[in-house]
Amino acid sequence: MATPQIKYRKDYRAPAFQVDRIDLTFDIHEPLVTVRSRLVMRRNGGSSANLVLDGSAVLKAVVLDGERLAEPRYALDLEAETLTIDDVPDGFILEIETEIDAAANTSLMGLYASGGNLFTQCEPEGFRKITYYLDRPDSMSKFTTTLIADKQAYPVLLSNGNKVGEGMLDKKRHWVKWVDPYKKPAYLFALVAGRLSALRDRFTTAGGRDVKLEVWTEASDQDKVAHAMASLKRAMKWDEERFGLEYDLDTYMIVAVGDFNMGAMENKGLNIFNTKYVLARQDTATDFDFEAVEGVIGHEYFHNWTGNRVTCRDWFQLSLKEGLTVFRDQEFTADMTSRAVKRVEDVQSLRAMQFPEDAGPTAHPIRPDSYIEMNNFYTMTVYEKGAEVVRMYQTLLGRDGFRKGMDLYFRRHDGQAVTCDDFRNAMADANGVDLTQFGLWYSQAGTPLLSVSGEYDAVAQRYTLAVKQSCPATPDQSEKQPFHIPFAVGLVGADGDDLPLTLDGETVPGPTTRVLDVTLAEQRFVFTGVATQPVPSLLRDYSAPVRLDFAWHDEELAFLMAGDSDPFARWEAGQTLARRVLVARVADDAANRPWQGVGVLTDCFAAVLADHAIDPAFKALMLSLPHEAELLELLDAVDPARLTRVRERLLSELAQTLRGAWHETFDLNRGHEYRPQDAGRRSLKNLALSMLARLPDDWPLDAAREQFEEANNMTDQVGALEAVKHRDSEVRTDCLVDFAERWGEEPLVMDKYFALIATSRLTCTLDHVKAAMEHPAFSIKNPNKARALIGGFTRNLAVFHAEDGSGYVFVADRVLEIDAFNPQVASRLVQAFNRWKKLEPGRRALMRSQLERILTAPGLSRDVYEIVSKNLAEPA
Ligand code: B3K
Ligand code: ZN
Repeated sequence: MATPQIKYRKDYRAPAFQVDRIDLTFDIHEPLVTVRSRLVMRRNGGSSANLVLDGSAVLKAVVLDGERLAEPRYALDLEAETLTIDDVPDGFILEIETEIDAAANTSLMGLYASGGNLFTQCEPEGFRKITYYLDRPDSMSKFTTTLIADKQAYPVLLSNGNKVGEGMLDKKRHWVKWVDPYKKPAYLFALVAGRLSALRDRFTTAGGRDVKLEVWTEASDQDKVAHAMASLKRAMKWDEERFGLEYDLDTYMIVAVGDFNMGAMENKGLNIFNTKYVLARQDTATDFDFEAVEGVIGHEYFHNWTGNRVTCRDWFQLSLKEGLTVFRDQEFTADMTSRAVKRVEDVQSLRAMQFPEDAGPTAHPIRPDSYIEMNNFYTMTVYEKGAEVVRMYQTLLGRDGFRKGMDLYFRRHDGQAVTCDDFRNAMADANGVDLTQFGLWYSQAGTPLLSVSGEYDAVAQRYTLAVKQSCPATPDQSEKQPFHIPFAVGLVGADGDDLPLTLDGETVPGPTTRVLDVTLAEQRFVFTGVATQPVPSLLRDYSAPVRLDFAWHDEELAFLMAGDSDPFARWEAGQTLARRVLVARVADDAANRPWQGVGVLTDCFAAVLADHAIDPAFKALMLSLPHEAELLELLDAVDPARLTRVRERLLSELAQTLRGAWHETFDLNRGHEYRPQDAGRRSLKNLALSMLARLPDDWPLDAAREQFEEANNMTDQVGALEAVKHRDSEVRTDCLVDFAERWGEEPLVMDKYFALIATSRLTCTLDHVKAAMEHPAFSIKNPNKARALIGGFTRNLAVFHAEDGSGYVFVADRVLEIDAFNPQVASRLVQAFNRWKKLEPGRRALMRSQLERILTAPGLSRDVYEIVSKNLAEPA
């Protein structure tokens, strides 16, 4: 492989040509699809450049202003995937014909087949696999699409915009024509052709537009789409109420497909979704799935304004639309469910998945400076840290100020392709504030650390917080400048109530939570009129994506956990206590010392278990320990087996010591009637069951079997299986066999089956995973299946990191196998090796040798090459 080209943000140049309109015709005649494209083009002012189009499809014809061209009048560069035509006039019409074998397209980018139907995925650079075009987000045009196909085989023909005509071409073949009135970049183009059924509904916008809503799936899945439709209507209403944003076409279509590289895609008027985020029925989907469907439906819908109406100038700006849209979907879910629960869940996944990325070989700012393969930058950093950065504007400016900034952003940029700086400027200008330093969040990678200390002066009645910020070096960035960090704090009095907060120099107290502007490397904040020694409650609502270090006494943490008015800080107090015990015990174990005790944590858990005022969903979060992946980041030279052992042992101690309370919690939260709104109770009950299953007794296993057999919903079925999956027992085997038999025909449920097998801590799990690959419901070609089984295995810390390296060899083999047909899926998978430097020397060497083996494999994709070469660029 020639060393792949790196693309740099600094090299951005505006396009030399403009496409005023594009008329596409897709002639579907199996096994091929002929694509005819007619482009009305003109040169942008002053440019004398040659015309260079992006493309890699089989080229059949090039016609310039009616004249058919032959090489060398045009030049194809297969390596660079470009078509160059010299000497084009200032205005011209270019017609291009290409041919596509959709069934042979295993990458699931461009036009591909799934279950006999045709779908497209164009973001970021899939359109060039369909035809030759200016495939870049700042090249926006009006699209007209005509689809022609056999009516029997492809009764449904969909594309973006409004349907303007349809008819029969001959006895068998029909055509449908779509016009999208909004100009858009090619990445938002979509088509769907095939045999599908729709659930239909309507929504009237605040402005009075009557919108047809359609959710398309295989006919057999139509009994699982009601929740998706209801979610869509809620999302449309929410965006009107919260942001004043209305839908702008007469039809909104969602199409579900079983083979999809990611979650879903916001194509204008025609969203294409992974079935995982559309289909949900009580008996096939868990409460978590229901919430995820609503969240992703919302996310894609919200993109219509943040992404489609205002799009990105170039792909380095991806977080402009993704960070913002994730923030919007987080707020939507918070309003639909529980704000406190949603906030904690988002922080959990940020810590477990984004912090490792920000500390590893692929670390990048939310607005990256370079990439080899853009698909590698749809990351936790761009999305989730990007959403935290957007949230910080709201924290700094308030909800109203944030809304003013959004309004100005749309007023200025509707219909444009813009940058992250444009967004930041809109926020600053609408509020008359200076957000220059805030811009560092876009350019500096790494998770900042806030080291804080507090000092109480009883005589002066002053409380001082001394704040230091720092940020670790990341690849290509050794020195960091101080960030502008919104630091939300409160001071809690001995009675548990928040104290009124008066900053030195103020005359009247402000609110009991103050957002401090941390802008310097070291800073002090003084509160006056503090009558008694308070306990500080810091980083409330997780006001910035940072780590925090503060030397609370354990008793102070117990105090905050018992009643901090800020739910995030309350939850976090318990997490901090747990992290302390776990990190100390890992060190004890490594040093062959007796492990330190559990301390106040047991009493804290007992108090939470006994507190019936706490929302059950939130209670379950308060009673969960930090994820292994989060803990790994706090340690060095880690033996993963030791980490798992220590964490498991703590859970077992908490199960044993509090067995009565867990039992009571389990019993109290059982209910036979299924009501969606009891999701929190189910989550708490299933946590209790999995704690009880840690006891050496048999009865919890029987209880799990009973729950499994009698469940009238998937949450309880999976809850029972989660509880027994680590126990080498008859219950485990029986239930898993039953489950696979019962759900063999439901692909999404079988994904759960494969994930359950892959995430068991049983020592024979690798053999089980290998056997599962032979299961008739498994296919490595299907991304959901590969992610469930192989991806699930990589997150199974103790088993993936088996001391003999067998887990590494297995995963490296699968990376190479998958890379040959789907580089995007392979590239995600190989990132399981990203934290090799965190491990003890033995595993480090074993991982590194697998990375070296992958890098030298013939025919490696750019996608995998980029990840592996970044890993190996780090010194051993
Ligand atoms: N914008 C798409 C993601 C496309 C990913 C391409 N590898 C879905 C989303 O974020 O809404
Ligand atoms: Zn998105």
